[in-house]
Amino acid sequence: MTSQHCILIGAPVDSGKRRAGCLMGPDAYRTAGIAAALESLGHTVEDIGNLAPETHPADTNDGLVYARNETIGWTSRLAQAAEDALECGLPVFLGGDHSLSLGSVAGAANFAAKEGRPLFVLWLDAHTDFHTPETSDSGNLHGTPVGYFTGRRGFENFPEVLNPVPEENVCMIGLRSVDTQERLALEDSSIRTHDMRHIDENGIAGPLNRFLDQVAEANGMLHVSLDVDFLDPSVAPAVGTTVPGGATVREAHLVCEILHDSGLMTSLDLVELNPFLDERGRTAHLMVDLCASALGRRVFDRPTRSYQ
Ligand code: 4U7
Ligand code: MN
Ligand code: MN
Ligand code: MN
Repeated sequence: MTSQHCILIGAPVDSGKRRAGCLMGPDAYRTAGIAAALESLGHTVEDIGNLAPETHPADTNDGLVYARNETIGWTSRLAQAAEDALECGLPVFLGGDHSLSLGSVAGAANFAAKEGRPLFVLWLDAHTDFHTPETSDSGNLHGTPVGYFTGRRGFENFPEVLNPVPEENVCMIGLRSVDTQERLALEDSSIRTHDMRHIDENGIAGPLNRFLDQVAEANGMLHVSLDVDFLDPSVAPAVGTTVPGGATVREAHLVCEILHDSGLMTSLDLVELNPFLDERGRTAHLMVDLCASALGRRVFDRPTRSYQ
């Protein structure tokens, strides 16, 4: 097994929606033993602590979205952090709500561009998060990261997206709550969407393996964004936006195990954990276990698909 240098980046972002609590996420992952879990797999782990947003004007009533300026501050800070960390290892963003991915993915895309490689994004989520500030009904920016990093218009005052991720390079799995405006925009896009029905009927490995084949073919980098609500709320209750009918524990582990075997993942977000809503840390522990699977924890070795 190849050992990696894992860089834990605490991103206590809580500005992407009104319900507070995701700011406790990074410390919940630490308490659940994320560093030891990765070290036990033979990786080196560097925890750079919790970041803070860049200085930003105070947020006033914006008319469209909640806490725009704070989220802008986080976006620049996290984009830089992603670029810096990718120079020396595999960044794992400990969220924090999903608005952190405006920055983490934009930064990963800048790094990939410097390397002359395409960036691919695997979006594991109940939601598509494809809104712009103009289409969002809730005004919650955690519903907008995919809109932002694919270069949709309407992100006034946000840092310019220098290297938008091509829609063909984005694959979403786990979908079961898509707003009308997102649906219309997705119909016009080349983003690959797999809803829960698709998984029920075909299993989760097929669409994932097809996507990974494409990443390998293009010598791409791969950013994985894992939203707690990808999982069924019965096994992962610690999230503000629960949607019934999500991935099972085994489906989620299988995704992570296949990701590991592919050797393709170059950065990872663990987002939307709200420890305030957890039951004795079970969601934090499950997310740590999934992260460990993505980095090589397995029951037995088995012959693997070859991607390179
Ligand atoms: B998450 C929602 F209306 N689409 O825009 C919205 F259903 O990061 C939810 O995936 C967004 O958890 C969920 O507010 C964002 C809603
Ligand atoms: Mn602030
Ligand atoms: Mn999300
Ligand atoms: Mn979600």
